[in-house]
Amino acid sequence: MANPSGRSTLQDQATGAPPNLHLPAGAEFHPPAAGAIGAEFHGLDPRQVDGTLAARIRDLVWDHKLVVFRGVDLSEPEYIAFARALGEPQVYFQPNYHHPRHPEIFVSSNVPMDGRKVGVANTGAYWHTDYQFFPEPLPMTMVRPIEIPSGSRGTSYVDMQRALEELPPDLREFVLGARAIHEAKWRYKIQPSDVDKSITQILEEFGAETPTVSHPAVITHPVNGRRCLYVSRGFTVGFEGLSIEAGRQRLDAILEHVERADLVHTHLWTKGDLLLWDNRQVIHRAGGGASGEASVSYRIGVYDGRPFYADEPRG
Ligand code: 7UC
Ligand code: FE
Repeated sequence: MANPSGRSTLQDQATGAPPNLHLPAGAEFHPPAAGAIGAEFHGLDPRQVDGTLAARIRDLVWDHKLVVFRGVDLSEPEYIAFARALGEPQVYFQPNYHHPRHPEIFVSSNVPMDGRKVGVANTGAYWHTDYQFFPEPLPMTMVRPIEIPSGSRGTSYVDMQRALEELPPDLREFVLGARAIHEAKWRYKIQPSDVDKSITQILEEFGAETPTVSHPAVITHPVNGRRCLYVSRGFTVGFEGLSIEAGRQRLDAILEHVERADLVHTHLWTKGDLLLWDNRQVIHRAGGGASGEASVSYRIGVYDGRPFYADEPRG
């Protein structure tokens, strides 16, 4: 695998821990099974993560695509501080998703806070990557479940490097030369201020805020050079150079493979989880909890200091 940084990503054979990973006493690192995504830290308190360890954690997210921290307990400011140790926390572009006191925290919630609606319920319940519909998508996402429904809501992932490898050859050849088109407006969630607006007006207004974008259908990771399929059911609407109908058909043929059960990795939430993933290498989908049950999670987007992909801009 090409590795432009020249860093070793080989793991220490004896312990499973990568070299140069110096953890505080009591903390453990568990790599995923061969070929799987999702490394885990147990007993690592994010408040103890200094700049050196934060850089190694970023490396591990790029290597393993998804990293789960178990047994985490953080206040809102401490959670934001951890995001800041890893990179630049994002402020989500729609303020109705913000935590009332901490705009960096994107709230997915069906539970009122201080008697008021906060954030948006049941977000991201379709395959996507965050900010896929922006010219510069969001590199990393962290999520902490806060209220876990008994039906255990979780988050599912597909490894898009593997999805590309396993595409039938004709589809793979197509995506390697294609640019995919993405739009957010079809996923817009109605707000109180939308009352009395027509659907067309809402689509026009939100469409003006989030104009159609395109990205290579296969992106090259800026750190490890891996190639990943970059399309999703949630935001991708077609391909440049194809009619709407032909693009839709081609997309459906591709997504049938991407969403195959054997490619889906589901993380069921448990109290104290903190999930951190690389949006370049996985798509994700929030699982729906049983209706009527409280479900709350706090997300922070993180800019990791690298471009989203290393491919040539459109020439
Ligand atoms: O409510 C949602 O599903 C949020 C979606 C419109 N955006 C998530 C993101 O960052 O792409
Ligand atoms: Fe999301």
